[in-house]
Amino acid sequence: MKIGRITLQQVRLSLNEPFRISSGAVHDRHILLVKLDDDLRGYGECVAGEEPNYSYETVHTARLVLERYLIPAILGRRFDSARELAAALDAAARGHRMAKAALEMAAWDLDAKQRAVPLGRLLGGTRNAVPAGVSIGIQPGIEELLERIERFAGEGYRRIKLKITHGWDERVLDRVRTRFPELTLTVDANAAYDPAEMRHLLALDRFDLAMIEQPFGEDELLAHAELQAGLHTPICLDESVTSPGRCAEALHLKSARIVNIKPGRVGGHAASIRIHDLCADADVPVWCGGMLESGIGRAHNVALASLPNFRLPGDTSASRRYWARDLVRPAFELRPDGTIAVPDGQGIGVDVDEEFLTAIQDEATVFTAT
Ligand code: OSB
Ligand code: MG
Repeated sequence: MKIGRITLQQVRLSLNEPFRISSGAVHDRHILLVKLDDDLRGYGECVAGEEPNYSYETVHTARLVLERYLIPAILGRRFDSARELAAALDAAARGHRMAKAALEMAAWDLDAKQRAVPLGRLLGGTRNAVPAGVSIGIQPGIEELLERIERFAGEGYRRIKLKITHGWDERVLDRVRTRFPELTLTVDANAAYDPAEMRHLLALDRFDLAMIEQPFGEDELLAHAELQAGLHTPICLDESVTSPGRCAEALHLKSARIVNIKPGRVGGHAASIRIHDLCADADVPVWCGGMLESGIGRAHNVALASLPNFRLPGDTSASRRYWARDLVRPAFELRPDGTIAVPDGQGIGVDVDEEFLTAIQDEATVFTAT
């Protein structure tokens, strides 16, 4: 592929309802999209949020790093594969993996389209459908939460994940478990707790959760290992797994029994595949998380989730769970068996609604090779 032209387009898309995690809430997503043009067009989406409450990266830092360091490193150059482009991005800047992933994933889409294969196949996927779960944000009250659990379980989602934090954990789980004793339930703290609260977390064992996601801070691999040693419930790491190297450390320390892979968090598909393989070798199942992506990021996530060690339902929910109208056609739908089909068209396998993008764009910048 020859990178002749790169477009950064920032669009605004309103969620059907605000999404609250332990560290903050979002209603309007400011989504930074990347388009890579050669003879065909590859699409990527930056998962960084408006605020640095999940990661140090935001849509603003990603834009700066893309414009100043990453785009100049690849514009006008020729690459034999998306993997080769990924290596060039790694050489251009340390960290800033959400910024890198947006470009890297667009390159995988372009690579797959130029080879005329579905992205899932190029990544090493072996399935044509992936099991779907749903992640429910912190609600104003318990009744609102119970109503949403009921609705999503009724739609067929294979597991329900609840966001938890101080004051929205044991009391809420008591009510949920009383009402839904059989539900496959998980919780995600988004690093809300301090390692000093170990006993508080050990008490969550009684709720028969399928996992507890990221109770402690990103850097707390040892604290997670200590908690996991005393907990029957598996710990799943999300924020902590920033790279294959960090994942290997977490596996070695036994900080978790499950890993959440988000390609947008770890620098893209090449790093995701390495993490997937490390976990497979350690017999640790993985699942594909989400960052409230539009259909573009969702298409990438679903393609990645078709790899064999993605053994648990992902946060790859249907388009209508997030938006009134998605950026791609067809929109992603939950099938009656609780799965989402992996698109079988070339590349990401869905059409991007460029007219709609223009209608909701805040800004667009085009970079051309000189
Ligand atoms: O921790 O998985 C997370 C959303 C924003 C930031 C972090 C997370 C989430 C989710 C939603 O849980 C997943 C999704 O439906 O995209
Ligand atoms: Mg998470």
